Amino acid sequence: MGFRKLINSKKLLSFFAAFMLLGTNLLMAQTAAAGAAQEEAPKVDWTGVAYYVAIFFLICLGIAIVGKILKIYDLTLKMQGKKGIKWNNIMAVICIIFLLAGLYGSYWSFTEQGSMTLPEAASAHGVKIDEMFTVTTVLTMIVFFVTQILLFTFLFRYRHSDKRRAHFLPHNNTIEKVWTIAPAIVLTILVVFGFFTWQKIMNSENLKDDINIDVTGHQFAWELRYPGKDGVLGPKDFRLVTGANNLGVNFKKKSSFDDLKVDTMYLPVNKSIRLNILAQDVIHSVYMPHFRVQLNAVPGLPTFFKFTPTITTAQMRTKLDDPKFEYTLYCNKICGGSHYNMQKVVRVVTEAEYQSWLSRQKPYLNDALRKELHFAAANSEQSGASTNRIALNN
Ligand SMILES: [Cu+2]
Repeated sequence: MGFRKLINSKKLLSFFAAFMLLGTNLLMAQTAAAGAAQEEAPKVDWTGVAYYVAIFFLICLGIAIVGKILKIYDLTLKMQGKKGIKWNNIMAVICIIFLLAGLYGSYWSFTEQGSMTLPEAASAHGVKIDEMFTVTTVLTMIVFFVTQILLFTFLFRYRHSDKRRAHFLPHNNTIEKVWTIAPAIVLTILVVFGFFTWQKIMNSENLKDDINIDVTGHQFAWELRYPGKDGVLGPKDFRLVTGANNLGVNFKKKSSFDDLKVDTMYLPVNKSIRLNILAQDVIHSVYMPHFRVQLNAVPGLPTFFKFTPTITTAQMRTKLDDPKFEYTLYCNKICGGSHYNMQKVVRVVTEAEYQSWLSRQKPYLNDALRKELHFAAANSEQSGASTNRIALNN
């Protein structure tokens, strides 16, 4: 479309008029709001998505207008028998500007987001995961910087020139081999490295002194159950779930009697912890970033994850110089409206502190549950605990 046609286009004119009108309205609304702000200070939300979309289109429109003006200037030069604008040179310079802006952007991103990284891993396997991430990041960053610098520098250096002829390269087996084999080798190393790390982490061996903890997710909380003195968690059955017995623990089994219901997850340092991960309604995800632990909690599919915490909460507080620091267990799946509520404080403590905390925890089998299950001798179950004195209501 010629420039004359463009400025005579009725559609474009009406669009421009509507745009101006809308812009004026917005400005006037802003002025009015600013006037009111002096009295009541109401907040005008300017920075919605539409605002940025409008800014984007405005910039595009600006670039298009500058382009059109340059094109007309170019045509005028040519009509006068002059050489016209050297577009190749302009594009080459833009490429270099783009490269410099991109490199600065990467540097900015590293310094800005780099400072948000997590503190050192607080679990034995976390150190290996961090090593894997570092190696992968360093390798990919080398490739990123080298390719970007070469790409844009070549675009600048070998831009079109009347004095130089382009070399046509229809096919070259050596180049094909190099760019196929080199990435294949690097990727194989990364995948094999990751595979071995994963194998070490997902060590499913059941150790005798593993501390078994049940972590059950439901909308919107985590329920924690610890084994009592016998070190064994009682079995569960979804058919036994009631208001008081919300995990469905089977109290026909003796091992369930001493199970504990806890609010904060306490972990003894340097001990192997086995988290039994369960979900009751939708998919949740156990996420403990400081221990580099994350595993989905899927309804009907019990999973588990074993790890060894290596730094106590007190030590981490000193390291970070933050007396309020706490390890946290989050849900890492957006599982519903109050998903953000699924947080638990995790405290890593010494063995002695752990034992003293454990002795102060309340049993899962509380008074309400005893009543619901019609325990015949509600007060003496601890001494006898014989199964024939218990009648279940299911
Ligand atoms: Cu959740």
